[in-house]
Amino acid sequence: MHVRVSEEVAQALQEGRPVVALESTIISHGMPYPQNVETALKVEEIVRSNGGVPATVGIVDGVGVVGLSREEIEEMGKRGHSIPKVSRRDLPVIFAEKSWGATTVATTMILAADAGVEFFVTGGIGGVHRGAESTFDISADLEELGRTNVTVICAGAKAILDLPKTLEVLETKGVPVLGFQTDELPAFYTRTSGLKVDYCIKDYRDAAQIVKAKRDFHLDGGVLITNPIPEEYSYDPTEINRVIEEAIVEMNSKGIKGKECTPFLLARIAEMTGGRSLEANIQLVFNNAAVGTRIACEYAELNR
Ligand code: PSU
Ligand code: MN
Repeated sequence: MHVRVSEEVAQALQEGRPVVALESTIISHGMPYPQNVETALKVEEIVRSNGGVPATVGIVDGVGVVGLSREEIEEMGKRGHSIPKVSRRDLPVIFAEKSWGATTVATTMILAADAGVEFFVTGGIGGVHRGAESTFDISADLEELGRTNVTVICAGAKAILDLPKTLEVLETKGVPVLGFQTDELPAFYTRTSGLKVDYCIKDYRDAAQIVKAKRDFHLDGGVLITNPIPEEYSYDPTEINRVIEEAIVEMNSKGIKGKECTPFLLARIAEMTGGRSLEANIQLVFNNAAVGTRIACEYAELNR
């Protein structure tokens, strides 16, 4: 594959130091400018201050990049929606046309794995959309988690998705769904969902050992570590679910479908909550970055 790995990331990988991948769809399509760029740069800082090397992933002129420069991150944020959101099926076109692309969870995993990066921190993953029984809208993120060897640390999945069905698909694909110090699946803006994860992780070391066991046994595919949003930024489930329901009704009435669904809902929910959901989104990514990096550090220790 045509992956360009930044010098800093390449060196860290060679020395067996912990590298943490970060995605670019969250920058171009998940948050407005300038908060998107500020958040992306701050997340890189948090990875560093926890002992890791950040590798923001994206596609620049048809080249998959693992370790975008500051200027490239700024451009991803400024150009926003005019940069295509790229999932696995879009990769060949973007490569051939030599265009820029914002990588989703699925494509960030693909490019990270190609470079040898094993951990990836984000906000929320895609999943089975509500109404999937008629639309068949199931994120390619789930397929990727089933096949690509990257551990993804997130705050669960948004209640814009059908969470019970999302867990069922993850089970089918053989993806361990772990809760960081919780036995309940967090639902992004909320710490709870009423659904159980497969296993409650005690600490960073515990998480690293589970990932190592999966790799040692050559069980291909991802591991999903779900980390609840910090209490002080979390929403009351009834309150946020009312907003989400309203946004979904609006999306359906506007005929929005396919890859536009997730970006539309994220933006609409942020508007409807007067920016409070955006602040929650930013804070949970920061929290995931700290926890994910600590796990990556423990994993690097175990492999020394
Ligand atoms: N969920 C979020 N924020 C996001 C996304 C999902 O809370 O920014 C982005 C991620 O890049 C994810 C993608 O991989 O949306 C999923 O899109 P789709 O549902 O079209 O597969
Ligand atoms: Mn979809």
